[in-house]
Amino acid sequence: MTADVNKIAQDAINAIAERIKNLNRLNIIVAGKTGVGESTLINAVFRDKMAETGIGRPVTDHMRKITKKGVPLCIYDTRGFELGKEVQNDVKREIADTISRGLAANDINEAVHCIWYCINTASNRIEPEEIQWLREISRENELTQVPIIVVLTQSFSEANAQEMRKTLMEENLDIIQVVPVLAESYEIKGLGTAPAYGLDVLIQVMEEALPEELMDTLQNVQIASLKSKKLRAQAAVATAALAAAGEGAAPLPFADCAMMIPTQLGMIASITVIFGFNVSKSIITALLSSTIGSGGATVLGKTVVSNILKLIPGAGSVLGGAISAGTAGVITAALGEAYIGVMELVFKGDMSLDDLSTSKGREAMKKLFRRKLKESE
Ligand SMILES: Nc1nc2c(ncn2[C@@H]2O[C@H](COP(=O)(O)OP(=O)(O)OP(=O)(O)O)[C@@H](O)[C@H]2O)c(=O)[nH]1
Ligand SMILES: [Mg+2]
Repeated sequence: MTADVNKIAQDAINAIAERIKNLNRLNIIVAGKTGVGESTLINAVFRDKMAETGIGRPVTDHMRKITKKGVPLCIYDTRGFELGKEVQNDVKREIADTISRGLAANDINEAVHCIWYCINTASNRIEPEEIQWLREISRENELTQVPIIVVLTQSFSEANAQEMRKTLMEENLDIIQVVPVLAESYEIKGLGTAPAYGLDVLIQVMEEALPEELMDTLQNVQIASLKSKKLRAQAAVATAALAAAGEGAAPLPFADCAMMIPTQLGMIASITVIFGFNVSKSIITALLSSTIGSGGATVLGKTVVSNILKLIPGAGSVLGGAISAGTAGVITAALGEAYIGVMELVFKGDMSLDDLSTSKGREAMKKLFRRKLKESE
């Protein structure tokens, strides 16, 4: 059985599209006084500059819904918090109503999954009315139990932030965490720059608070923690490598190596979803042809496999005409790691998405793939 790169790349693109279509939507309510840095926070945590794309659609008097096509995320942005007790009560009721409506829909895509309440650390104190409000919203939320996270924004003074965090924690509020962040680096005149921090912690807290059905979505939409993306992508690779090893358990004749391909495509789709990039067919073609198959030749055909085997320490003789379970796993793992490696380069801005289908991208993939094979003892 032979399979050409073009067809397999198309299958991969279809698998990716299917996975993206099936992602559940993550719904977050963001509240806090005006100017605390909500928009800056949202744009630093999520891809596609959600908070800049227009004003959103009003859903209640003090709440608008921000969505963007192609991003499985909905942010309910509340307004008018600074306008006094009456409006704060209205906001509280609107939040409770939105939570109830979401629950009534009985659909994970409509449920509110999390509340971020933002307080500006630079303001140096927490208003008693804010603590009171948090207490009241917690009470409203007693049965619904939507996780509430307090985000201390603009925490360029880490000492102040820790002090504030301590004060809040001592209030025994029904909140799951208080997370100090500096969403964007901050220049302090004459003193230099305070680098951004804390957003990765916020992602970690979200990972712990949200159900498994939202984990792919969270990674897909967040841009604040490369580490989180990589961990989830590496788990997908480990699963696929195990599956491929299972498929090769009965020593896989070279000619049947294509059997592993659906497993590998699933893995590529997972990694793509986790990184949230718009990956084209030419990128997948470049990935496949620079690793497990060459241009016009077959993917995982006999020659290719023989060449790969030469690189794997202890893979055994090619003369047997078959690859072992372990080798099938190793090839799959190396393919996955190589793909994660180039996704990381794009994430960090060391390479553009377009670069990936050029010789520069192919070289990088080939190098990563070979390195992983050699490491696989
Ligand atoms: N350097 C730096 N500036 C920040 C940060 N967060 C907020 N700011 C600044 O604080 C100001 C207000 O931030 P926004 O993100 O617009 O605040 P907001 O809460 O969305 O404000 P409204 O939408 O007007 O209620 C802007 O000038 C931001 O540049 C941050 O983490 N770092
Ligand atoms: Mg704003």
